[in-house]
Amino acid sequence: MKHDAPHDDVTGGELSVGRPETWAVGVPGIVHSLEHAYREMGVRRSLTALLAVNQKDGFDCMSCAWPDPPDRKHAEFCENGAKAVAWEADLRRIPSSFWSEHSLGDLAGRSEHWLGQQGRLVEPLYREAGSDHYRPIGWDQAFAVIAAELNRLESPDEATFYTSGRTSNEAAFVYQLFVRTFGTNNLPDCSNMCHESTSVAMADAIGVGKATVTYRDFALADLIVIMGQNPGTNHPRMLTALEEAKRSGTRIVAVNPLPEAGLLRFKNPQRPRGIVGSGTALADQFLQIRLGGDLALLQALTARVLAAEDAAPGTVLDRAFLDERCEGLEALRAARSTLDEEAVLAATGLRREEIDELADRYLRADRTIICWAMGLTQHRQAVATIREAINLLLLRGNIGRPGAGACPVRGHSNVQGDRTMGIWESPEPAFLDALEAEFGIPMPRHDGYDVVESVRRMRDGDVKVFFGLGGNFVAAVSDTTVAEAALARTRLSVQVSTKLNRSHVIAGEQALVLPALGRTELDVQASGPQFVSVEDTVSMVHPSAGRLPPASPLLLSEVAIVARLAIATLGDASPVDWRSFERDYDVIREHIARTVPGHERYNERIRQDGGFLLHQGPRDDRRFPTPSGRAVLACTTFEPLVCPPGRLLLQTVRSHDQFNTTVYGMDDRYRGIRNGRRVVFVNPEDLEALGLADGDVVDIHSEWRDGVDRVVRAFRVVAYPTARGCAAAYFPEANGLVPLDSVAEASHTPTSKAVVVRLELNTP
Ligand SMILES: Nc1nc2c(c(=O)[nH]1)N[C@H]1C(S)=C(S)[C@@H](COP(=O)(O)OP(=O)(O)OC[C@H]3O[C@@H](n4cnc5c(=O)[nH]c(N)nc54)[C@H](O)[C@@H]3O)O[C@H]1N2
Ligand SMILES: Nc1nc2c(c(=O)[nH]1)N[C@H]1C(S)=C(S)[C@@H](COP(=O)(O)OP(=O)(O)OC[C@H]3O[C@@H](n4cnc5c(=O)[nH]c(N)nc54)[C@H](O)[C@@H]3O)O[C@H]1N2
Ligand SMILES: [Mo]
Repeated sequence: MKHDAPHDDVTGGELSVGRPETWAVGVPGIVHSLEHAYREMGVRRSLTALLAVNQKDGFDCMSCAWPDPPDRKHAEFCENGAKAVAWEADLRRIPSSFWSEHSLGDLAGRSEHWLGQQGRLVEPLYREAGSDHYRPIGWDQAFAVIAAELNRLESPDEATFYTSGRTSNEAAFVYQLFVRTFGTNNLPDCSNMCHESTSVAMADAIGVGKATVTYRDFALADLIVIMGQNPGTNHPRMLTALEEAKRSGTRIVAVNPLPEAGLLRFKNPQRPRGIVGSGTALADQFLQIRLGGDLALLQALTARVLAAEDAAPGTVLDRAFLDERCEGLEALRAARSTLDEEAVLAATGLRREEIDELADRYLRADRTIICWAMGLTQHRQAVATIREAINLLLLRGNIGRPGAGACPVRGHSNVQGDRTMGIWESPEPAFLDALEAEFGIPMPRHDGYDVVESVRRMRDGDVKVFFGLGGNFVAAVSDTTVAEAALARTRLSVQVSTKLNRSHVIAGEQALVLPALGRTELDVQASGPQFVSVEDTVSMVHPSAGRLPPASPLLLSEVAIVARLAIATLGDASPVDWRSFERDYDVIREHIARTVPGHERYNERIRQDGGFLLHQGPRDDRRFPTPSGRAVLACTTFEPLVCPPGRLLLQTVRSHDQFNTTVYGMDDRYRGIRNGRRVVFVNPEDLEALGLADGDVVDIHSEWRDGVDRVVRAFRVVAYPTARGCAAAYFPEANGLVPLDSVAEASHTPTSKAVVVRLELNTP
């Protein structure tokens, strides 16, 4: 059999495919989470760690950005949160001898799961130019290596500084300050691959790129539409909020090419009946949409709303709100009067009656929330799709009212806070002004590189230093072969991390891996124990403090790493007192309070009753900070995805046993997969039409306008009830199929949910 990549080599067992589950969570969820926890952390440590998750005096769970309910339970974590905690609080340590035993070549041949299973990183590591090994090195030497490389660059723009969304507000603020003081806005982050389309679309539409709801709104809604999201696996605690809403009469509609377990039924492990009963049926309607069909669906809904208003003027639209607070209605009306219904049906794969039913539900609901995640954001027309969702909400005044609003559900636990703190390649001039006033340092004014642009620049040799504050850059980004070659071409790559991953073993000419404290660990500095803070997907800012003893006395916090790097690079001439940041994180929060809007009296408010809610114009006062001061209805145009005969549209998704590129285990329980990840899910009728069968082993080739043959090999075909013409495989194994230049319009997010592919039998 032909292979292309390091393989699942954990179990030695055979991949097996069973029936997908129709419901999520319940007893198996609890048992699975404790199994993972006990195996990796031991029993006592597991309890210390897990009982602190999402508690007011504990740490923020790193597994997603879903908010904590106002009245917290003792166990406020989910199965996948427990896996994330166990993975970090691992008792295993990578011994120094490991680095002489394993060359980089050897490590590059290992799977992501194997790398993560070696235990925690406990000392700084250095790969000298020309060597095929990392070796332990002191912190001061490590910072000296980075400073020397940064300071010999011809321009600060020859370095790029990535952030993964687990970084705290405090570390993020210090990091962006260092990067900008150094002289560049090259601050790509995981958001560029994630909800960037949301941020762009919402900022243009309502002036704020964030959710316009809070936790309490869920129970007040009449209708919740969940588009392109798999909460059963990726935001399991959201199911509790949905179940509560359901009990108070809310209708729930799921729009998804896959019949995801958690969307259909839910067994609440916090409720006795949830453990034994058949659970709560969640979705009242399931629209099995074709990949990329959402813009057409949303336009069809907008058209129906406008037609209903024409039929009964004054009864459907929120006229007062539209007149006083919005603009663009007449243009939208004109655009939607000519909608091509046949094109909508072809693009969505839905029946007309299904769309009518959803339109009818929307018209009957006084208060509607639309939720979405990667199924909307990772498409070429993602920004337009989200604009149309906002159009639909605005037409009936569903923004800035209780029980109604837009709810992008963010992924990484602090990806939203990082952006608030200035991790952004195209910062607002007002924010740069505030930094200049606060620190007396000129800030770079030209835009920096986002993720995709950073890869291009490394590939072309323009960017010579890569610095990653967390994350797994080469595994997360598209076009794996190109991305790996690009990183390997740098003069220096630096990765700050808790555990070993792919981006450490695909190293630059020189490379450093710097071990950091994780969320679960005590962070004690000169002024005493520290806490950090994070912002969740509904703009609640709250503290997070670890409890476990650090994995090694050599670990530094991310704040300390960045502060020391700044001192090493900028020298003593820098007007910023970087040392004071490491000594006492209150000092950082004082600066944040003066430079980041909404964080006034930060140190005081973060200590009150679990944190505070950031004020927001659209949500709180129906004020829209757009250039015109009004919310903007957009005239979107839909361009159908073309999929030639004999081809499928492939999306890349997460399994139940992973966190992004981190692979906890080889099962995807809800989809019936055990012991393997190299699978491709295809509708049985498509399989028949293609002359393939369940169990066949295929190579997946992607087809794009540049004519390059991108291929991943040896995937087992699984007959699965996905929408016709669509297929799914796991991220990151299938990332090599997504062309680097295939990105969303305006947000540049890789189109990870729509790749045209051809399946060919794998021949030995
Ligand atoms: N346990 C766990 N939790 C996580 C993560 C994790 O990896 N593991 N990752 C975190 C991160 S960073 C993020 S961003 C979130 C991701 O959360 P999700 O967005 O739920 O993650 P995906 O697995 O990418 O799932 C995308 C969903 O959208 C559907 N979909 C795909 N394309 C389309 C489309 O064209 N239209 C519609 N309507 N639906 C579509 C897919 O079938 C799937 O159900 O989860 C966060 N939480
Ligand atoms: N094809 C495809 N590609 C995708 C996606 C997709 O759906 N399909 N999703 C995209 C999305 S939504 C996202 S958010 C990105 C994710 O991109 P990233 O954020 O870069 O990837 P992660 O896998 O979340 O990063 C995990 C790594 O973070 C490090 N880490 C964990 N905890 C800590 C910590 O406390 N401190 C530090 N310093 N490091 C830590 C560990 O080394 C771990 O290996 O991937 C994107 N890529
Ligand atoms: Mo994400």
